[in-house]
Amino acid sequence: MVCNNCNKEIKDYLLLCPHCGTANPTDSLKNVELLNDYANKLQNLIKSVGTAEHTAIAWDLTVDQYVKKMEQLQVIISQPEFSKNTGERLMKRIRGFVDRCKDPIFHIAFVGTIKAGKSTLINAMLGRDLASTSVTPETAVLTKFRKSKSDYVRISFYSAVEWKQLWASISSKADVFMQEYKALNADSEKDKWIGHETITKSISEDALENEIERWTSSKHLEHYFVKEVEIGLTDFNLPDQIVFVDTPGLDDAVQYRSDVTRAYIDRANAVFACVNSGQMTGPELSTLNRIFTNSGDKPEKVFVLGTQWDKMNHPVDDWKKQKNEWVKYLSMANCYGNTEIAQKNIINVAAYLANLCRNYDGNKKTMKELYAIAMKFDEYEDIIDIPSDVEGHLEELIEKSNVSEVMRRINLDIVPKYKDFLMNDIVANYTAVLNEIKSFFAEKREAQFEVLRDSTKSADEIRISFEKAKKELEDVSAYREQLEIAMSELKANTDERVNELCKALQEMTKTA
Ligand SMILES: Nc1nc2c(ncn2[C@@H]2O[C@H](COP(=O)(O)OP(=O)(O)OP(=O)(O)O)[C@@H](O)[C@H]2O)c(=O)[nH]1
Ligand SMILES: [Mg+2]
Repeated sequence: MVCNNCNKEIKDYLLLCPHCGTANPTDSLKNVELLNDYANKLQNLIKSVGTAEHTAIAWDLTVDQYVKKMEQLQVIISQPEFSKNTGERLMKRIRGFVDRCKDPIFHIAFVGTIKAGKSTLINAMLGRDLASTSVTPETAVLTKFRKSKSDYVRISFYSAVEWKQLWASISSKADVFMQEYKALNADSEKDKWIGHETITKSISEDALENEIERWTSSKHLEHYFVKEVEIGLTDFNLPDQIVFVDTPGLDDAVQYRSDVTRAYIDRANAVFACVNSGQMTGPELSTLNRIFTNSGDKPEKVFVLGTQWDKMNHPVDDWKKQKNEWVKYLSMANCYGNTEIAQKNIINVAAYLANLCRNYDGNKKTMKELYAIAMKFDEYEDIIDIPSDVEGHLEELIEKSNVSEVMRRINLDIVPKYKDFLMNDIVANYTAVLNEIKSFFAEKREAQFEVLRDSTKSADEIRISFEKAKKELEDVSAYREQLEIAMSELKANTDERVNELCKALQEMTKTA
């Protein structure tokens, strides 16, 4: 069939042209007024889609087209018919996709269970103690480190809407969260920070550590209201578009903090999963599975770090055994898929050792600590006799910590390919969101068809019962007709009989 207005080919069963929105009623259609009403709505929608606001993406034309398509789909999904329930979730996914394309940043995320040593490792790689660390759950906010012309800290806060959603999801069930929230008297500052505009502060080198701690540490009440902290550093030695992301630990007693990381993991472009070198537990394996699933056909972007390596009793031998086990699990098809990459990407690291050496100031306690670690390695047995001997071996111990191997892998395996990886991830994200939208509309259409089917079904039922009633009426009429015939026959017979009797009586009286 061809549309009356635009002459484009349309499916026979369509009453509204999907190209121009004109109504093409069939002869059988009775309610043309209602159809025209829908036609008007559709034409307005087509116009709005055509003039949808477009976030121009200058860095890549293909990505610009992806964003355009998503923003057009957003107009459709924001219609009242769709915006409720699932529609709202899809809108969020689309906004996430557009943001990702606007600011094409390559995220190298450090994730893992609480206290795995994520922040300590980031500090070792930065060569400064900036990310706050502690023996208790510490990192509470996504914290990004990136290259900049001057040092700064940028703090973005939850909007009122985001906070409302967050609060609804945590306040009723999170006992520990509520205890901490009350203990810090956080509610007293809620109104000050929720919806606060992003703060960007230039900061001197000395003040940086405290400033970061103020906004990211679970010890400070402000962290509840902070969505993200970004730190610009002049001495961050990676390309401008690469950021390190420190994350709250998984399996925190305060579920809300772990949820921040869970919601974020899929956004990461490369992941360094930090697992205590002494053991890999079930929950860690399942987190790794999710990370690998998300890495698609590029498992080489996932690194599994055996952290706190210096804590093992016999670091060299114990790690060898432990690594063999990990390689066995992670060579499976759903992880690295082969032993070679697994061997390469599973790396032991002792970041604390590197930081201890970097900050060495002749303090006796530090000396003893370093001595204890050095004594775990055979090669130092005959060289380091007393704690003060460590002083001559600080550079070697830094090298021993293996932090430089992690850095080397970033420089060799990520930096040269990060633009390709980034593009790959954007395409994968686009396809995933598009598929979600397709199944959303398929579900909606199916639901509409079901309504139609139901209404047809009841019309059929009405028709059947009408036919039945009609037949019953016909049967009753036929019966009545028969009855009438019988009655009239009876009446005729009776009349005849009465006549006969009368005649007989008359005859009798005559003869009497
Ligand atoms: N001996 C040793 N201790 C370490 C190492 N890495 C971290 N630690 C210690 O482990 C504790 C936790 O370290 P963090 O870096 O705060 O751990 P995290 O994973 O960032 O913790 P959350 O942010 O709370 O999830 C601290 O006391 C660190 O000093 C390491 O390589 N060796
Ligand atoms: Mg941390």
